[in-house]
Amino acid sequence: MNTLDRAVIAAGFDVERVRADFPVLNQTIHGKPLVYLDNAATAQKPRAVIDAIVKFYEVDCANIHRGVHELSQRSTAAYEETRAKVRRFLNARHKQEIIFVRGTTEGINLVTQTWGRTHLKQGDEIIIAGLEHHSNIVPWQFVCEETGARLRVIPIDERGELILEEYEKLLGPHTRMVAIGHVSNALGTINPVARIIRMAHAAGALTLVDGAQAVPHMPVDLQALDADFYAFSGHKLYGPTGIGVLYGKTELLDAMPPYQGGGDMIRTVTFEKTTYNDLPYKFEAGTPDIAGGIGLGAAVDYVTRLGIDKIGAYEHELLLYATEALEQIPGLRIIGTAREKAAVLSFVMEGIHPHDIGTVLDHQGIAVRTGHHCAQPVMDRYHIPATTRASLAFYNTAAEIDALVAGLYKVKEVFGDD
Ligand code: C6P
Repeated sequence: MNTLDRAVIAAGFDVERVRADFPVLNQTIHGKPLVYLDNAATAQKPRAVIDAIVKFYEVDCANIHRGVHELSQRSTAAYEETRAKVRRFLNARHKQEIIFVRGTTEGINLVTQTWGRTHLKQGDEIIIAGLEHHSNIVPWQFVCEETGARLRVIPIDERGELILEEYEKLLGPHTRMVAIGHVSNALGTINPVARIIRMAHAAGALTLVDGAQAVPHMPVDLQALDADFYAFSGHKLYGPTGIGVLYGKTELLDAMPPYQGGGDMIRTVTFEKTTYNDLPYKFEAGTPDIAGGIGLGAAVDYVTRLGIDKIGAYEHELLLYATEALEQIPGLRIIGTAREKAAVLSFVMEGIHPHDIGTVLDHQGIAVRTGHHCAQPVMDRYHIPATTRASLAFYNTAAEIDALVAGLYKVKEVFGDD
């Protein structure tokens, strides 16, 4: 039995049938079949998501929470149904703990600007990790500058795993928040977040998890994890861009001031005083991305139908296949070899700049990302300016990995190192 067969069996679904759900995959680029391996940047959208958005604009379009008329009732119901679906999908305790935001970036900024500005003061400490995406670094730097709090960083080892002994040393009476990526977008490392959260809580600190690269690829149970805040983006979960979720525990969200002022987030307004709406609306000022929210609901349905466990199992098989294949290429070095890894392959090739690799691959119809992946400190850690990154999804196949490998041999040919 070859690896592809093993992968299909592990997943219990037919990849070719799944691929047919994604119209964008069925095209050629520079005369070659598209091989889309940039899923960590954004994932492609199944027909069910596209149809849900089209239906909203063609049949139900109205603003939400504002009208007694039929269209407004329908669009409100569909939008709010997504909140219920996300709650179920991630096993949050209450629907009101699901706050719609633009994406992971806005979710983290919401916490830093509301919880952070209210609670942090001179001498307090925030712990993050050496493999964070910029969106879990820069917002904390803003609030540190404003309040006098200090950022501490858990180092990573050569494999790209967090050094937990160092984390233990950083935790102390000044730690107020541990904000950690669930899965590294640059390396694929799956962090032991449950353990990290337990340790933070034992030290009396709160926790925030950046789940951007986790939610699309593995089961996430918010109650079991016990994270205080958890953020993810819809567009990486096969949903639309412009919509994402910040989860927060009710008691924390209740005690936080609003993020933005405007319509929908108020209960009463006079020129003298404004009172705020209940959760989650207190944090949702203005007309939201209604179509995006409805599309996200369709994406959650789609992923639930396939089964997030099956998705994870299949992607893991693909990762093993791809890792083995890339390791055979002379001069190629994989950056990020954690024992627990999501299906992300970052690599460098001796003497060839990642942008050149990306360009040659693009001419073979293969889409990868090259650069620092919005994780410059990770590149610094490995003393490299950039990597080439192939990030996989459940609709990728072993044949596409073979195409990537052939493309990389083409790169070596073009840049003539043998
Ligand atoms: N990473 C990538 O190519 P937004 O842009 O808000 O949807 O997600 C930000 C973000 C936060 N955390 C992690 C771990 C991420 O991977 C990302 C987005 C993309 O890796 C685009 S930079």
